[in-house]
Amino acid sequence: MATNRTFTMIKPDAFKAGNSGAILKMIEEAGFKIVAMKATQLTPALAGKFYEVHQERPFYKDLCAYMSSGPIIAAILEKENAVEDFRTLIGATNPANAAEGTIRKIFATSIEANAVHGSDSDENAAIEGSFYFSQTERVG
Ligand code: IDP
Ligand code: MG
Repeated sequence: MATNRTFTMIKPDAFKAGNSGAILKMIEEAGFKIVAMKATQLTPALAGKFYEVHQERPFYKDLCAYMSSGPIIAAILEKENAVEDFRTLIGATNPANAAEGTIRKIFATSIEANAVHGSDSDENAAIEGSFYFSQTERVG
């Protein structure tokens, strides 16, 4: 995957609240192009695998339960400087600390149910995109 890509999930809280369309609109208006997208639901085991870097953290078990609790939207996004610009667009992990106008400030309900995921590096963007999408399920 090119390094001008990042990976996102619209998490169960935002999907359930009917905020997927509004979030995707913000993402497109910020200049990101959707190069792969699907609605799906993780099993607890798959959520555990996706977040395995956090397995020693106290919130890991709750996070896996929450992330498998309902449908999500997974997407690969393309833009110059995608990883960093997307982290700016979504805001801080804890919505209480997120800047005004960011996706998490607007849509997140807690530090756990924080509306969206965004990759933290080019390397993880590629790993996470491949976790969800095969070569034929994405543009390029
Ligand atoms: P990030 O999503 O902003 O990169 P990470 O530290 O990678 O934040 O954490 C992954 C996810 O785990 C967060 O998006 C959030 O859903 C959840 N999480 C992070 N810290 C906490 C916490 O202190 N309590 C509960 N859940 C948390
Ligand atoms: Mg992270």
